[in-house]
Amino acid sequence: MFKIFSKSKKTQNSTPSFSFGNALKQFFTHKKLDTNFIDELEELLIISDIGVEATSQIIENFQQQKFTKDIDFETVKKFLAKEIENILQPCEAKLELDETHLPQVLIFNGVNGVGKTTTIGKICANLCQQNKKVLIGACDTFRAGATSQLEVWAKRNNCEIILPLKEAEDPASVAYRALDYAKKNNFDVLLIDTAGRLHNKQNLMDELKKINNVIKKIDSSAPHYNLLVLDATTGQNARNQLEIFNQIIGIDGLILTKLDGSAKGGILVSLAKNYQKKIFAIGVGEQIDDLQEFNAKIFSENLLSII
Ligand SMILES: Nc1nc2c(ncn2[C@@H]2O[C@H](COP(=O)(O)OP(=O)(O)O)[C@@H](O)[C@H]2O)c(=O)[nH]1
Ligand SMILES: [Mg+2]
Repeated sequence: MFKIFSKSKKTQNSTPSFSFGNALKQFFTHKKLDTNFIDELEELLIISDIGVEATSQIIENFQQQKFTKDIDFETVKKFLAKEIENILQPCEAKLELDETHLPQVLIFNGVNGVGKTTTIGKICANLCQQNKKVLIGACDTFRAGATSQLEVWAKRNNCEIILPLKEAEDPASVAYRALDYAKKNNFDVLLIDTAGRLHNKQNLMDELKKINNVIKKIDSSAPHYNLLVLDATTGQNARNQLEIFNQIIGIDGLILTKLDGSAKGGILVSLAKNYQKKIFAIGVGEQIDDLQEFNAKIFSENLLSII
């Protein structure tokens, strides 16, 4: 087995700015534990994108704690961090690739603009640093710009890319050529970029299914991962996206991007509670090393900003 993150790589020792600790602090300035307190805490969790289901669970557990009336900020913060960690923990997972079955094929799915292409660039860099032979398949043939953006990442990582032969070439045919080339030339990993035109769901569905089928024809065990990239700033909308893509192709795990901005990282808690999908990595910026392994404990602490 090898992983997308080499051991030496720093993981989450920087603190991304996705916290609702500040809102919690403000909420606390004038609070004593009374009947309003729980209602307001509940509201705060909901607006932080944690979702109704996870919020209900947290509030229920909070009520069972028998906190005293003069409860302090630190106690609540620690309680919430632990609750959130407990929900996220089962989803913490490593993206492990099977060395005995190469090339490993990873398909990156997700709607436009979530960060698929950027994430491929970052993962490619991680793999290349471990001297893995990586091929990129440019199957977002819908936009010319998408292909050139991917070419830039390939050049930067000094790795090969399979491009469409003509504009709007069938993405499945690019995928076929890519896997065929990867097999014949002993590549370790094939990273496949896709388009995500959700406004035409039927087309998207057909396109993604066709890519998967074509790949299976060459290697029945592939794709080894169908990954869904989600933009954390879209909040609860990420849930709809996960449901749709999961229904179309079956999603093996998630990568959440844009957790460096003003994002409400609470959406991960909502996804973990409701879908139990593996969370492999988080994107915390636009640069090549702005991808971190997902760690439930560190994430929860960052969310509450208690480190
Ligand atoms: N701040 C930030 N921006 C990101 C991150 N990931 C991607 N982006 C930016 O989001 C935009 C869309 O990314 P792109 O990879 O083209 O999305 P795609 O359409 O899904 O392939 C680009 O401007 C990226 O630089 C991230 O983790 N943080
Ligand atoms: Mg793209």
